[in-house]
Amino acid sequence: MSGQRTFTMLKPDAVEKGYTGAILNQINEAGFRIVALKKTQMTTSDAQTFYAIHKERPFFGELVEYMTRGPIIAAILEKDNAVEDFRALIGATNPADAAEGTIRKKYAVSISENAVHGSDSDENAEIEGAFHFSGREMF
Ligand code: FUP
Repeated sequence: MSGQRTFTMLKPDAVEKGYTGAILNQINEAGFRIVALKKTQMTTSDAQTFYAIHKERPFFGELVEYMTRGPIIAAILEKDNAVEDFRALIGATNPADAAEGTIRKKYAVSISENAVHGSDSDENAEIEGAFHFSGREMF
């Protein structure tokens, strides 16, 4: 039986620093199955669309610039209770508040460059996964 799905991006700072192997390993060891995986780079328009919910926030411009400055690793992950368990695995948005051992605690530098994204609901996981992957790229 297949589990529930979430969507993640290993963000440009994590890719630049060479953390992607270690982060993917931690994700695997936490019991997530990789449904889809790719290295890609978002355009300005992609990032503006992906983060449209934040468009009125003061950090929006900086967020778009950061998310487009280099490649990311995008992935769809499967596990029971995927959205909630993945957010527990990555830790709080601000790495200073993230629990010991979480991905953001280990690899993120700041609230704006926080190494990894995790969907916040089943509905957004579906939308975000479909933003980056076609059905033919999901296994
Ligand atoms: P999260 O769900 O933990 O990824 O956090 P949010 O959806 O609240 O924020 C999305 C992204 O906006 C964060 F990953 C980084 C950026 N952000 C900032 O740059 N500054 C802030 O004060 C809050 C978020």
